[in-house]
Amino acid sequence: MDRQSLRKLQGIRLKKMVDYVYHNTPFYRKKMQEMGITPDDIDTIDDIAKLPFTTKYDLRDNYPFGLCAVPMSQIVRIHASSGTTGKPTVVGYTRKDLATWTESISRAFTAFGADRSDIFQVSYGYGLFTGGLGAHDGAENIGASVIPMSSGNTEKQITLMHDFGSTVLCCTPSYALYLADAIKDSGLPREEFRLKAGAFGAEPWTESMRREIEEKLGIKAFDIYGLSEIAGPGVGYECEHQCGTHLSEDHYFPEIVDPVTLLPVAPGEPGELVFTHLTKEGMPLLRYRTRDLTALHYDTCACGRTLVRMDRILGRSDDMLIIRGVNVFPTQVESVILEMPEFEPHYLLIVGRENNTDTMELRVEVRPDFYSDEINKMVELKKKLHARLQSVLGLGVNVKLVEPRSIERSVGKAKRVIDNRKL
Ligand code: DLL
Repeated sequence: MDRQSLRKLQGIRLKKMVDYVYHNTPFYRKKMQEMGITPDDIDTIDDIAKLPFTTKYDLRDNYPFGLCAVPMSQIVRIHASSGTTGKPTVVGYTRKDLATWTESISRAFTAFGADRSDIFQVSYGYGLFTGGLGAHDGAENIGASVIPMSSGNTEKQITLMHDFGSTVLCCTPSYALYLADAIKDSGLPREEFRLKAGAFGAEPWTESMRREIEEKLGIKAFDIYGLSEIAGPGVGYECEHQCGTHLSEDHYFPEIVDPVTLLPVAPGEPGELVFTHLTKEGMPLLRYRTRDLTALHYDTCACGRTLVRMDRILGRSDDMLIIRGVNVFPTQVESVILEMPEFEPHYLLIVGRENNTDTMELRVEVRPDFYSDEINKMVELKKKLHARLQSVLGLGVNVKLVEPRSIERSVGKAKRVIDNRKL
């Protein structure tokens, strides 16, 4: 579709969407009333600038289902991602939403050259995370055979990849590198594997990681982008030219704004990516601030797709970390420390990468009345904190208990995170 027709379609869908949320999501009606706007103020896609922004805090404040525009009887799937503190960010999908999302992922897999003759090994986690079930539905929809592996259990991953002849691997890029090394160590000859392509995303990665994955696995590695609040994987994907990530902007309308002034930036300029749902029923969001920093390019791609192309994610405008594909906010760690009387609110998170796997160490000060020379007591305390972090973050953290007053105090903004990964 040429850009003019696409913008017209986006305008028609936006008008319908604004009318829909005004009448079905009290949160948006209130926001629009406060701003003095009604659905009648929206005619073309340019009118999007009149609409309010939505943030992760709005989702938290309306936890769990306050932003749903339909009764629960119409919600057929619930996913969730990390919130900024203890509670997750929740998303509800209707049957139609699942179909739209599945279509978006199918577009991605088709762009990667996959079809019904392929065998997909889905090694993203299945569960509240959108990676596993999303990739699963997208692959099944194009008629491919799906191996629903989920993440972990590397030895079995390799055995089945070898024995079943998987041709497309779906996982995080860091796990792909880890798998590549494990395949080498397994002693199984590479020519006995049939893998030809990979759908890698859920975390930032670089061109040099792409080259390493392609070389080690002998495949073509594609980027797939998405976020739970908007749909999951498949919001964007690369084509065979790999000159940016095409966004499915007929369903998810993208804007780039300055993260401080919130004003739109010129096309091609970097800023924060913002999405508006154009077709969602269950939990449509207006101008959702993703916090991902990138730029958009509107010239037509050599592949012929007219969908806008997004640069790689350059970073975030908040402090969210992605550790082994799991989103972690330092504030989540802080809330665990604050709820346990044994610890001072002084901590440091040190993130690194060993053998292509992210590592996270937490150094936290023990309060003087709990600090002890007895090793057993300290080991018990460490285990308790480790277990609590595991349950809140869904991630193992290497906990190091340190003496009171041993973490450097800062005079200004405390530095809580040291990220030594070179991304
Ligand atoms: O990570 C959805 C997904 C699953 C995408 C599988 C691709 C593959 P969330 O857990 O909500 O959803 O995390 C969304 O992850 O805002 C980005 O910061 C980051 N992210 C996702 N894909 C990419 C990518 C899934 N290809 C957050 N490159 C997003 C860089 C990515 N960052």
